[in-house]
Amino acid sequence: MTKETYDVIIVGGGFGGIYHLIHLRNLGLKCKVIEAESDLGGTWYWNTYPGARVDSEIPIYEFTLPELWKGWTWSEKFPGWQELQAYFAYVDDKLNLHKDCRFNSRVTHTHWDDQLHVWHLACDGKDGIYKAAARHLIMCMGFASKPYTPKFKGLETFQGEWSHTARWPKEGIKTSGKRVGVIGTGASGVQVIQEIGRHVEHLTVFQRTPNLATPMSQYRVSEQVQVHFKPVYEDIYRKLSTTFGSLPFDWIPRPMMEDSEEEREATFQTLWNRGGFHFWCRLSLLAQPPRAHSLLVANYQDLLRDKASNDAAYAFWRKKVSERIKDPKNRELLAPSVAPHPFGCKRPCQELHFYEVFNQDNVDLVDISLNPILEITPKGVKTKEKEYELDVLILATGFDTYTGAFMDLDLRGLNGETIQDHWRERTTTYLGMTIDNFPNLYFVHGPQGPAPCNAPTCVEIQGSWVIQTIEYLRQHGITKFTSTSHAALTYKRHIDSLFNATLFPLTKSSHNGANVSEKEGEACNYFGGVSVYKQEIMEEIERGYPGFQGE
Ligand code: N01
Repeated sequence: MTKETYDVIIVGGGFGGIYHLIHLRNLGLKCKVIEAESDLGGTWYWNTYPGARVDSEIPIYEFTLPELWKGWTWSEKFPGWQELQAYFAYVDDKLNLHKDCRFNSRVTHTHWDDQLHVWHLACDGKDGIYKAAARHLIMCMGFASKPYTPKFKGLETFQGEWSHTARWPKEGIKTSGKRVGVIGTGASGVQVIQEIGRHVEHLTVFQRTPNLATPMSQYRVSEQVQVHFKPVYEDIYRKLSTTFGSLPFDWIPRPMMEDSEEEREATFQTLWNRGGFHFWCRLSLLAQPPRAHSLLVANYQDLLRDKASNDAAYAFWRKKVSERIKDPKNRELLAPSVAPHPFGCKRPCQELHFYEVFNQDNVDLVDISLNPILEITPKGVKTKEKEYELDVLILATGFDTYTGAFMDLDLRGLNGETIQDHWRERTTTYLGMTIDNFPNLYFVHGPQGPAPCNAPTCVEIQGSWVIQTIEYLRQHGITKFTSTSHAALTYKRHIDSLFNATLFPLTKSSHNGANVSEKEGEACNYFGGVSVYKQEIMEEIERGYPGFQGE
């Protein structure tokens, strides 16, 4: 078999893969995207469970290339998965991406060749084994591409239909008129519960930790309104990389406790009314007149750092949500008197009518923190207290985030060192984009990158750095470029100190790997804010790449 050779191979056909393909191709480089599935979309190829939608309002969650945004409009403020898939088809069509993609090919092996300074890849797929080589390798696998299915005893014995939300069958699963169980109440769980709650015969929700969800304030947006706002899109896009959370607005620039209780209450109420992520750290775009967005701010700057401020926000959230839940037992489970974790430190989800679902007679809420699941039986789910009979079981149990997709690969760097060995003690990266001992390898929206940061924005900030770096190497005739272990350890200490200065370590979440029970808890993200992160990575370029060795 002849091996195809490229300047750059990009693994993954979601936002990250597409961004790199567009820009590297424009530089005249020979590139190939290798995608395991049969189409582009990444996250949005698989996440097609009932109710799946993006929770960043338009036009944030899209590419900022004018040739793309100028010709595209959405139908809702928070578009659903069908529209996201249509968007990917539009981007593909507009830029003719398909010709540079290989689908149905899952990369299994990727080994560094220190003689030739190339990566050798082997992929498995529908069309058999495919082999290729490339000087540069860009991993665009997304932070949440590997679903996490807890090792429930007896899952394989279940006689009904079951699926993980992130592997929802293309033909769908009939839930109407059925007895359905949902395990997990993260963003996926909340979305599926509020969607199917209306038409199932009976719904049993197995909750381990309550989700401190905020109102989404969804509405339809006409094409006319979007055309009206297009003149400010470039201002909005420029703003995204200048704020903490990659949004066109930022914190209220003072500690919460500087305001009186009445002032705080009034501010919370304003943010609450706007819906979306505003109560957390975001403000509305389209609800505001053009250009007013630059004057807006979101919640107080110390929300995620100061316990007293965080407690005040939680108390407000609890008051608002409790008003919507009729049953006192459910009320205490969904909005407990003692906060389950600091508000906002487990990614708050946005809901439409999630809390009202629990007022329906056909819905049961089971607290599996006190009454754990013992096993899945042929008939349903058995907890310590009883067995729940089900026709359909939905696992909304999340992902093996950040490092999970890497750990499935036979990825070998210098001296044949595997990624599993390299990350055995701790995860080390440099700048959340390169790995010491793995030359010419880059990744985006992965471990130790900035959070919170929307995928498209994160991909554009990091991708721009990767592309500038590849161009720099080409211009300087450097064929092997590796971040040093000293730089990686310094970066790790840096992200640990940023993380420890927040309330995030007090929460078991994907931000410290604690969402997957088999994983050690460690800071998985850069918490200095997107704007500072961008400055730091650009300084690396300006200072001539002090954290790297080239030859
Ligand atoms: O996953 P999660 P997700 N037994 O990890 C529970 C993005 N996203 O798919 O909290 C019982 O948040 C677990 O319980 P606990 C978004 O970035 C975005 O919902 O660990 N339960 C939790 O309730 C998000 O952050 C959108 O106690 C178990 C749930 O499963 C990321 O994807 C929509 C369990 C997992 O929640 C992941 O969200 C959807 C066990 N053994 C997703 N193990 C948008 O709207 C886990 N759980 C853009």
